[in-house]
Amino acid sequence: MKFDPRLCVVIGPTDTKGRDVVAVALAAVAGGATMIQLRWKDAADRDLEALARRLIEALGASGVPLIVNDRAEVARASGAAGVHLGQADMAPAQARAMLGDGAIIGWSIDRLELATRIDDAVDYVGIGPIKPTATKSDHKTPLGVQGFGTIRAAVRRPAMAIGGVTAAEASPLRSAGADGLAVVSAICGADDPETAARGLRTAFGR
Ligand code: TZP
Ligand code: MG
Repeated sequence: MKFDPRLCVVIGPTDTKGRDVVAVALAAVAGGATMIQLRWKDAADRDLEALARRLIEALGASGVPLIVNDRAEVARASGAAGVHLGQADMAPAQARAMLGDGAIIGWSIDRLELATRIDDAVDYVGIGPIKPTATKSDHKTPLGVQGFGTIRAAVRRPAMAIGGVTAAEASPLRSAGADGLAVVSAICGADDPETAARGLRTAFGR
């Protein structure tokens, strides 16, 4: 499936400062977000599926795809456009078998070695963290923009930079080869998520 990797908002109920996830996601889309990834680590499957369904319904007219973090079963059950997998999750090939050719499958990588082990099933990669971030407690040593660029150069897929990304890193990351940015707090934690999304797109320059 075709997708636009320029600005992915990674979002869940613990990221939005008490605001409705759907409302924050729609504001981000109004500001230029091109993908939404629902990431809700400790949800029961049924709650994750219900929220995924609400987001898909709300995003409908915009054409922005909803990707579910970690759980391909929930992606399938909710009718989401795809799944984003990490190193501790199901293998991308297994998700492809479950979700079919039309699904969008993302894969997180945090070191160069993994860039040489990307399965054909993977449509895009998330590379990070770029900087330290409180949003992911178990993250590895930050790569920095230069470390991102080294890994990105070894990957023949669209690549998004994730982890501690703000508008200040947007232009350097683009120069380092990023096709897009993936952010949680820079949008979900902003007082005005629409303006924050617009600022990231403008700073990224595409
Ligand atoms: N994966 C690597 S870093 C990260 C994820 C999900 C968290 C990114 O959050 P933030 O708030 O944009 O730093
Ligand atoms: Mg995961």
